[in-house]
Amino acid sequence: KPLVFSGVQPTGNLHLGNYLGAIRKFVALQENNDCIYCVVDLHAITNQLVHEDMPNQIRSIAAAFIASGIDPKKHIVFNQSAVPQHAELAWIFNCVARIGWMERMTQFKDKTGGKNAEQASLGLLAYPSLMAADILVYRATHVPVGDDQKQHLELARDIAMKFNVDFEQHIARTSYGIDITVGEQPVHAYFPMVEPLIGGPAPRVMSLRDGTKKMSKSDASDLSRVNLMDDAETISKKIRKAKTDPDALPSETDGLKGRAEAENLVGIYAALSDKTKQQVLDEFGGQQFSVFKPALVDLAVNVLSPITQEMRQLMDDTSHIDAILRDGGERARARAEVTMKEVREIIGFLQ
Ligand code: AQP
Repeated sequence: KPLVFSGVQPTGNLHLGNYLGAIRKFVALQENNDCIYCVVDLHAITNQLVHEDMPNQIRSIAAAFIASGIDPKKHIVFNQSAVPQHAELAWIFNCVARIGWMERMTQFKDKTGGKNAEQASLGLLAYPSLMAADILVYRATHVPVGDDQKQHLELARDIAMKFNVDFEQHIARTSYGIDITVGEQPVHAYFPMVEPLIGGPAPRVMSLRDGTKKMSKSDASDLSRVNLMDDAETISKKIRKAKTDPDALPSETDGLKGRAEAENLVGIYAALSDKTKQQVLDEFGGQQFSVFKPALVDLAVNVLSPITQEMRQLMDDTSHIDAILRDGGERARARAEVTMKEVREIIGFLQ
């Protein structure tokens, strides 16, 4: 079975973008894959070191996974810091990757405002190196993420490739190599090439206040996003107030071009109902937003409220979540250590 890995940072309230771009896909992938889903707490300290209530932030992401339908017995749910092999491989990748690769990342530029980069933490710069380690410490091949993470996954491929090439002779002396193809070329490698899983009708959910900005935890306006923990009334208020244009919805997807806010809301509806944008327009084409928005509110509340309720229950008595994370951490550690033993041997570290 293909091995799927992905992670979510415990850095605040999850929103519809995190749910549609990532968590909903995690749930769907369980059927035919072996899945490892991680609360990436080491990533959470790259931008802001001190967090008010880190333990509950971590638990609430795990609770969102479980409440959305992830099965922690068949798959693995854990928090990153419980598996020190992530940080160990990240260090090795820091020595494989080049500073220029990191400085080119748009997320790094965005988070440092393009200027004050010298004042950013070294961890923020090295973020993609840790992300590559998260995935490759399990030699995972498929990574469901939102569109904003595409560039980081390309970098993960570059890091894997450089490791494979730099240690080619060493890998050949072990029995751990795998045969992969890069482009058309057959290569004897250690790390596989990761495939991003980004598709679907809402790969980048946009702000409800500005169709050119992605929906984000750090947007100052809470009206810009639907949070997973919002109640029905709040969801309704936010969607009704969402920015739109005055025209009716088109009947073909081509008609959404140049209408970022309309395209966003139609994409959200499609993703929440497992339809394509065209199917949504077959139903709502020619209708005004005064008709479409209430339908979107009903759909969003129907999908999200059972998740919200279960998350609340799981957070009332955290012993269940803690047990899931402990068990997942143990299983993840055992798997990650297999890779690290081999990596240490390939590099030539005595162990
Ligand atoms: N707007 C989005 N649309 C689609 N997918 C999204 N993701 C995040 N925002 C959107 C996806 O959610 C997963 C977890 O993301 P993360 O934990 O890395 O959080 P983030 O990207 O830092 O989330 P924010 O809200 O965007 O935080 P800030 O404001 O700090 O930048 C990832 O798969 C991501 O692609």
